[in-house]
Amino acid sequence: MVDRGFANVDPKSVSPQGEILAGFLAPHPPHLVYGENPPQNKPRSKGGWEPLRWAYEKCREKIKALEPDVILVHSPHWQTIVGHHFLAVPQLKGLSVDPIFPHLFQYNFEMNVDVPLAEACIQEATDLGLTAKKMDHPNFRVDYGTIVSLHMLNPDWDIPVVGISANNSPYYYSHDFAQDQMIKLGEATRRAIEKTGRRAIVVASNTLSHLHFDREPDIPEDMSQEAVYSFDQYQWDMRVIDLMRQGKVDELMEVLPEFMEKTFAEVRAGSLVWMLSAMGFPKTPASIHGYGTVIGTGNVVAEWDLIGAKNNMDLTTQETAVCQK
Ligand code: 2X7
Ligand code: FE2
Repeated sequence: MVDRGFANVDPKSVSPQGEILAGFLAPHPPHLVYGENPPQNKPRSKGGWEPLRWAYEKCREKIKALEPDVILVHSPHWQTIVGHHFLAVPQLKGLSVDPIFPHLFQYNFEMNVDVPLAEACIQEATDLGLTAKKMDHPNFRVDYGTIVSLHMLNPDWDIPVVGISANNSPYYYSHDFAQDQMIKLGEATRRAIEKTGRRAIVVASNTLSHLHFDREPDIPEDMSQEAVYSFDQYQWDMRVIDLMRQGKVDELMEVLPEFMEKTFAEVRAGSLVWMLSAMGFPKTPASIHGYGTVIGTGNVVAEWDLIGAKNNMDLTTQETAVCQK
């Protein structure tokens, strides 16, 4: 049982209405689930990528403490060509296999979807002029990006989810057009959360720098073989992370196009911009729970604790929480 550290405080009394409680940048290399050896994943490992996995453990505690109604995740590996799609089947179950790393990720997923919230997001997105659609096929196979981020943040799978696709526009259109779409999608998501009264967590399933090695060691989890792809890529990651740590969201938005171009950063798929927009481009400094590479790519687990910033408290810190009473 996780020590929630705020036994005397009901988190719902701190945040009773529909709003975004926190946002997480939650990268999805399948290696992280492989390293954990959960019962849902068939391949077995001897561990690996611990600093990133430990970073996720800290997020799990925070999420349990917040008792959110729903977790929304935007994933680059659910690519849609026409519009933005939302998972809208009450219960989804099946086997998800990573097409590039099937020897690492064959995961039996089972999740409850918050369909009314998904429908509200579609309505709000449509009202803002976006093309938005329901994914209501009962046997839809959920992508590994969605699953890895959600599993790492909440391996108990006891919180309903809304999965959001990545419209492929960044790869067809200009940066400005594509990211403008994500800003609108974030805005629509926030409005839907508020109108449906959900206490929500938003999750951007993105790696940072994305140039990577194309040879795998014999033992994938042999960490003596894991390194950042290049010093240049590392410096870019640090520059972007530093802006997050300082809460310099405007500078972050300014630097993203060059970052995407120079490091092929996966944030190009729009998940991070969608999340920042949904959160109202917060000046709250992000907590960096951990940074690590996976086949050379840069990955950071970061948290924007909006509800903590609003109430000037940390729900996992008993002393502060008790003071609030
Ligand atoms: O999807 C990914 C990724 N973004 C980064 C690293 C390794 C594998 O898969
Ligand atoms: Fe990816």
